[in-house]
Amino acid sequence: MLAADEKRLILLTWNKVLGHQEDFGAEALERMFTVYPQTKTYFPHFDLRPDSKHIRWHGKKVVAALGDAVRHIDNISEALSGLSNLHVYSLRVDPVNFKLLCHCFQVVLAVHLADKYTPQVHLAYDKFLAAVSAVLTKKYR
Ligand code: ZNH
Repeated sequence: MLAADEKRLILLTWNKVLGHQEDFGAEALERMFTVYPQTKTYFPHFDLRPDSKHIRWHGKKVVAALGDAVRHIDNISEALSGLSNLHVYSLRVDPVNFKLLCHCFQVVLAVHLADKYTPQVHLAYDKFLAAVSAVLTKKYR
């Protein structure tokens, strides 16, 4: 569970994501597809060349969903319940892939937030993204 000061760090630093959702999302996806090419198998219908419209559009949606989770940080599971059903019943994404995407998103945050991405902020995002991933995969069980 996220401690109160960790929630505060997430809310504070999310302000630096606002306005860049599409860029940050696309960068995270590009990193994931490059570093972990097995993740591409979920997107056979996408143009996966760097900076494609598909990647930008999807990146924007993923980061918007993370923003919903930030705004409902005390009730992430309710905020993302529709998305949880989608990932479990339709997309059937193997949970291991969530760790990969979360890692890539953290690298993007580190690149852009630079010295603001302190170890404490890193820890807060590690927990926050794990909580989001747990919500999106919990119905697998
Ligand atoms: Zn996912 C989709 C989010 C992870 C795969 N996604 C999606 C969407 C969103 C998301 C928002 C859209 C929906 C609609 O449209 O309605 N994801 C998300 C998040 C996360 C994720 C937040 C984490 C954190 N995914 C993931 C992974 C994978 C995926 C890891 C694999 C690798 N998704 C996916 C797919 C899809 C999605 C395949 C569909 C796409 C299309 O469009 O087709």
